[in-house]
Order: sequence, then structure tokens, then C-alpha cells
Amino acid sequence: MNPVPNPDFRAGLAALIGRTNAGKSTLINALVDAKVAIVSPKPQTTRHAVQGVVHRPEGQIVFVDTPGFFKTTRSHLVDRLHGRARAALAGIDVVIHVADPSRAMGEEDAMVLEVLAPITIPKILCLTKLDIPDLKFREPWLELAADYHATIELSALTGRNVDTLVDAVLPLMPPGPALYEAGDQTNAHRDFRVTEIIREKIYLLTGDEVPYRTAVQLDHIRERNEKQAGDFLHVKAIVLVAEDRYKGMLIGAGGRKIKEIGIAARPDVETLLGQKIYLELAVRVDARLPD
Ligand SMILES: Nc1nc2c(ncn2[C@@H]2O[C@H](COP(=O)(O)OP(=O)(O)OP(=O)(O)O)[C@@H](O)[C@H]2O)c(=O)[nH]1
Ligand SMILES: [Mg+2]
Repeated sequence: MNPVPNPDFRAGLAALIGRTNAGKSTLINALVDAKVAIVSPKPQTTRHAVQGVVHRPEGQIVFVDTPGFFKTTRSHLVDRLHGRARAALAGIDVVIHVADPSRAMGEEDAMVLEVLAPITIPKILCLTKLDIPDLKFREPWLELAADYHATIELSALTGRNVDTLVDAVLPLMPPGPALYEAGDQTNAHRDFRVTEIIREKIYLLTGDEVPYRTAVQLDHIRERNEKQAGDFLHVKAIVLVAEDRYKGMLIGAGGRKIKEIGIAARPDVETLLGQKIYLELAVRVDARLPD
């Protein structure tokens, strides 16, 4: 027998918007309690508006992670990412402005405030990184609190007050049926998540512009054939680089760098797939980089 629908159930979308590195992706992972988005200290890690779902008996919140606003030399990638962040605001019920009170307010924050100014749906100011001692720039943010429906201070790293954010957002969701089935964590598909994990390790382990001239494509995920030992999946991914010179940087002397990337990615991919894997990474030059 189907459970009786709860007439008070609420469900909707809440977008996480903020400058690059503010901690949006770390926060969505803390909210969902799973790695649905990749995280790195480098700017513009997130390239796609990935959704993460929080299930509560009284409702469901679909959080939308977005690419962060980044002030740099204009490029197609930066323009496209800003476009995606703005587009993610369409059809949203609540905006969560994620800000980092450990860094001075700057041009990137001004860009975010400008994007958010005309928005009339409820806005929540979320100051994250509360675990950092002596947050120097907390006060100037708190002075803006009157412009927001609520202000929440939390740490996505330790989990402190993450539930407070959920409690604040839930009553702002419109009444209606769940958008995702029970247990669903994200709209991101398995293959995309595998390539994202590899991209995260490239962000963490390579320098300069390499991560920005790189994309990852999945070739296959397959059972290993009988001659090969163990109950392993064979995962093969292609790391595409825009120019030949990045190929050498990614592979590294004696193949050490690409090996390091593979070693770092494997446990996360195994957690995602729920199985041991053999991870093969090939590097290929492709001037027409997809993203
Ligand atoms: N100490 C501390 N560091 C955090 C916290 N949240 C995020 N960080 C760090 O901040 C950096 C950026 O985190 P991300 O979650 O990738 O930031 P983002 O806003 O998604 O960045 P983009 O995808 O570039 O827009 C990483 O080094 C994180 O580890 C936090 O609550 N506390
Ligand atoms: Mg991000």
C-alpha cells in the first residue's frame, strides 16, 4: 500500500551562489553527506550546476551547486561558467549566497551582489568556514544581514550548523510532492561523477593553467575479463589536453604525475562504484576541448 501523501510536504530548489572558492561545493557535499561535487583550492573548480538532494520527513530540498564568480582575464571558459551560474537561478525557490568571511570582500563578491540584487525570492546569507579562527572579515558581511531573509554561520568542513541551514531553507520551499525519489542524492550520473573525481585530482595535483586546459572523458567501465585476477572493474578515462605541452606536464617524468593522479582518484571512484577498480588513464591532445 502506498503511504498516504503528506499534504504539508514541501519540495523545491535552493541555489548556492558565491564567488569562486567560497566553499559552495564543500557545503553541498556536507548537506547531502556524500561527495556529489568536487572541491579544490584552485578557482573555478565547479563547471556544472550539479544538484544535491536533502531528504527530510517534512520535505525535500534540492540544492544546486554553481560555478563561482571569478575576476580574471576574460576567457570563453570564465564567461561560460558565469553564464551557467546565472542560468542556475531560473526556477529557483531560494538563493543561498555563500560567502567566505576569512577573505576580504572584493570584486568577485561585488559581482555576486550585483547578480543577486534584482532577485526577489528569499535570499539567505551563508557565512562558511566558521572553523577558521579569527575570521577577519565577518563583520562587514554581518552588516549586510538586513538585506537577507536570514544569516547563517556554519562550517562545511566540520559540519557545524549545517543542519541549521537546512532548517532555515525547508519552510521556504513551496508545498508540493518530492522532486526526487527517496534515497536519490544527485542528478549527476555515474559516468560524469567518475570523470569529475579525476578532474578534482588534476586540480589538486597539477599547477598553473593545466587544470583549465584539461577535460576528462570516460572511455568505459567494464568487468575485467576472466584471465585478469580479482573482482575488479576496469575503468578507463581519457584526459584531454588543449596543447601538446600540457601533455608532458600531466604525464610527468617517467609517468609519475599521471600515476599520482590515478592513485588519488581510485579510492573515491571505488567508493562511488562500490567496487574495487583498476583505473587506466590515457592522455590525449585535443584542441577542441569539451567541458
Ligand atoms: N576551513 C575550511 N575550509 C573550507 C570550508 N569549505 C570549503 N573550504 C575550502 O575552500 C576551498 C574551496 O572550496 P570549494 O568547495 O571547492 O569552493 P567553491 O565555492 O565550490 O569554488 P568554485 O567551484 O571554484 O566556485 C577548498 O580548499 C576547501 O577545502 C570550510 O568550511 N572550512
Ligand atoms: Mg565548486
